[in-house]
Amino acid sequence: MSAQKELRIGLVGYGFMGRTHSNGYKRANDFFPLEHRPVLKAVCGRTAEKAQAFADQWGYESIETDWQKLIERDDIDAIDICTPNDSHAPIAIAAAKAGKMVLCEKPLARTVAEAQTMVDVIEETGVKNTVWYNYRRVPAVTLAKNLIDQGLLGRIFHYRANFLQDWTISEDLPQGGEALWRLDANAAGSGVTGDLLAHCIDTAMWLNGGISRVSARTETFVKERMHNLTGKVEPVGIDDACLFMCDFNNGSLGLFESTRYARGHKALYTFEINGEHGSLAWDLHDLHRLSYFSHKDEGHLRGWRSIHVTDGDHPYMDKWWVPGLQIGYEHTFVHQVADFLKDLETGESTQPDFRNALETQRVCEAVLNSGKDGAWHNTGVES
Ligand code: SOE
Repeated sequence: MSAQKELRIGLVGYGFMGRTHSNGYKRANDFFPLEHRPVLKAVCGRTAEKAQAFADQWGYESIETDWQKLIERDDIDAIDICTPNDSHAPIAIAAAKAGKMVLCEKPLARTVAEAQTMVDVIEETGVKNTVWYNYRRVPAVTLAKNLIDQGLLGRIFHYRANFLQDWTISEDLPQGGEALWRLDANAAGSGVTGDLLAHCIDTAMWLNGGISRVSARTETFVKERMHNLTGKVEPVGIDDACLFMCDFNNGSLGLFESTRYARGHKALYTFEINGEHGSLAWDLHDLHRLSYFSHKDEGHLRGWRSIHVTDGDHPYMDKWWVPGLQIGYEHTFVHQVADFLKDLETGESTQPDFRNALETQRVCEAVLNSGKDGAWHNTGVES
C-alpha cells in the first residue's frame, strides 16, 4: 500500500456530481489493482459550512471557498470540476496553466468557442485531462462498443437515442441558483441539448463515428420562470425539448430525442443501432443488460437475446462480484477513475479527453443553431 503513488484531488463543487466523483475516487482502488491512489485533499465551494459538511461526510482533508486558492495549492495534483457549466472554462484554464491535471464534468463548456479555448490551453500545457461522459463505462455500453468494433453488426444503417425526463413540467418551478442552474441559460449554456443529448451524442460518436450534419427542432414549453438570483420573472433561454435527425460520416442515419416533459420518465436513456448483420439496444433503466439480435442465427432460433452483462469476460466485470450479480450507475464513475489512474501509468489519454469532448460540443452547437433557423447545419466533425 505504501508503495502506491498519490493522486491528490481538489474537487470544485459539492453537488450531485461532486458526490458521484468522490464515490469513484474512494472505491476505485478497492476493486482495481492500480499504482496510483486518489487522496481526497480538498473540496471547494462558496459556502464554508456546506463545504465542511461535504468534507466531513466524504473524507476530504480540508476545504477552500475560492477555487483560485485551491488551484494555487502545491499539495494538489488534479482539479476535478463539478460546478455549473459557466465556470468550467475559467477553472479548467487556470488549473491547466498551474500545471494541474483536469477532470471536467460534462458538457465540456457552454459553447464551441469556450470549449475550443479550453482545448487550446490544455494542449499547450500538456496536462492530463478527461471529461466525465460516464455512460461509456456502463459495462453493457462498453460491450456494445467492443461488438461493433469486432464488426458484428456489419455496415451500420441506423442509430437512434432518447433521453427522457419529466422534472421541469411545473410552471411554478423557478430557474437559476444552486439547485436549478440547469434551467438558466447563462449558467448552463443550453437545456436538454447540453445536459442530456450531449450524453447521447458522446455515446453515439464513440460507437458509430462522427456526426456530419444535423437538422433539429427545439422547444421551450414554459417561456418565463421566476429567477432565483434576481427574484424576478424572466424569460427562459434553454431548450426544454429537442429532436434532431442527422447523418453520420459512415453513411448511417441518426434520430435523437430529449425532453424534460415526458411525464413518467425520470432518466430514460436508450439507444439502438441497426446494422446489416444485427442490432444492439440498451436502456439505462435496465443498464446491466444489452439486447442483441443476430441475423446470422439459424432461422428458427432467430430473435432478440438479452445479455446479462455480469460475467467475468464482460468489460470491467472481472473486478466486481461473481457472474450473475450486477452493478449500477455509480460504478461508471468508479470505472472512469480506474481508467484515469491506469492511464497515468501508461501515459495514454483517458477518453473522452477535452479534444474528443469538443466534437460533442460541435454537434450540440449545430443542433441548437438548427433549432433556431430550421436549416441543416454541418458540424465540422470529420472522423
Ligand atoms: C440531469 O437531471 C442529469 O443529472 C444530468 O445532468 C446528468 O448528466 C445525467 O446523467 C442525469 O441527469
